[in-house]
Amino acid sequence: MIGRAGMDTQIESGRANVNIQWFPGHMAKARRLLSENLSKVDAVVELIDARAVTSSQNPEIDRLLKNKPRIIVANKADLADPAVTEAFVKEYAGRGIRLISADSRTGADVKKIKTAIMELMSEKLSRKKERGMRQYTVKTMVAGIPNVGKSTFINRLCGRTAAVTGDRPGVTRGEQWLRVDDSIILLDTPGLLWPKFDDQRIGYCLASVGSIKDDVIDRAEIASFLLLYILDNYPGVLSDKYSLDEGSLMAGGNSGTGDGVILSRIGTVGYPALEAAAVKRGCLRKGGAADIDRACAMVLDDFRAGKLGRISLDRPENYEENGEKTE
Ligand SMILES: Nc1nc2c(ncn2[C@@H]2O[C@H](COP(=O)(O)OP(=O)(O)O)[C@@H](O)[C@H]2O)c(=O)[nH]1
Ligand SMILES: [Mg+2]
Repeated sequence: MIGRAGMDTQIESGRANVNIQWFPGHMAKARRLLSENLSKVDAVVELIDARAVTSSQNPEIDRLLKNKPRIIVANKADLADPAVTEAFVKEYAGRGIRLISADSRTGADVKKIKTAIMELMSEKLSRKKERGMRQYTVKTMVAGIPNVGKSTFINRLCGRTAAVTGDRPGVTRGEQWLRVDDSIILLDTPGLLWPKFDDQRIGYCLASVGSIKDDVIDRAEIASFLLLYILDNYPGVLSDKYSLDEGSLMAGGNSGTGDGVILSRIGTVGYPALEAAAVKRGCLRKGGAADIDRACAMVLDDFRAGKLGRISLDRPENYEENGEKTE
């Protein structure tokens, strides 16, 4: 989607902005564009996907931002498990990082985010005031990996206000800024960051939420990962939605929750679940065999549209069902 905020960056390829292969050259270019833009702003809003709080963070963001003030917005919170989101908010607060959940589909969280930006800048603003500056406009920008909702978020934050251009102090000719409110302006091109590729589970999470192309990882693997994860963490959902026999599927794999075990269980539990879902939902080839391609599309579409309920793929370390951390 290309919103009124325009193209995300020069390297974003047309409409299908998920449609990017991240070669080292692309990363170098994104890094250069980001650092150019960073020099123009006071603060950064890092957008991540609330369903994948850990996986959807850019691996280099801390190094890239240096000491630039930042808030992290966990967008698409309407699709995420609220208890998990809440646990992440607490965990980040414990580390001194402001994580705010948001639903840019409705824009209900805009006020909260404006307030957070002003709080983030409060020291700098009071220093400016002491030095006699009457009003200082906070300059900020949005950054994030593909498909986390950057364009949608910017449109929500800026509403219908006109673009800030032309001859106002602090705004260089040619730069495109959008007015958020009386005190904040926003660079109109979000910084496009590259996703993590360093870990297989992260890859599955990012593919599940649509931040990396569906054909980078085999779709059947992604769908099997999702079904396994839902069986393990949201019991009852798949018996309800796809009439799966969860007990017998779970009995097919070894138990345990470590990352290695999870990966091996994609084959022993996840894939059989995908085949069963295909059969139960009538995704069949001529002759009656399961049509895995159609089942993949069904599972991925259902998950992405929230039809399987509010599901979070990442959890804070030591997360337990009640949302409390264990020692
Ligand atoms: N459910 C939900 N969908 C969202 C939200 N924010 C964005 N989207 C959808 O996510 C998709 C990607 O959004 P877009 O703004 O283009 O992401 P970008 O690639 O980061 O600029 C679009 O289909 C949006 O409608 C949100 O908070 N909730
Ligand atoms: Mg965009």
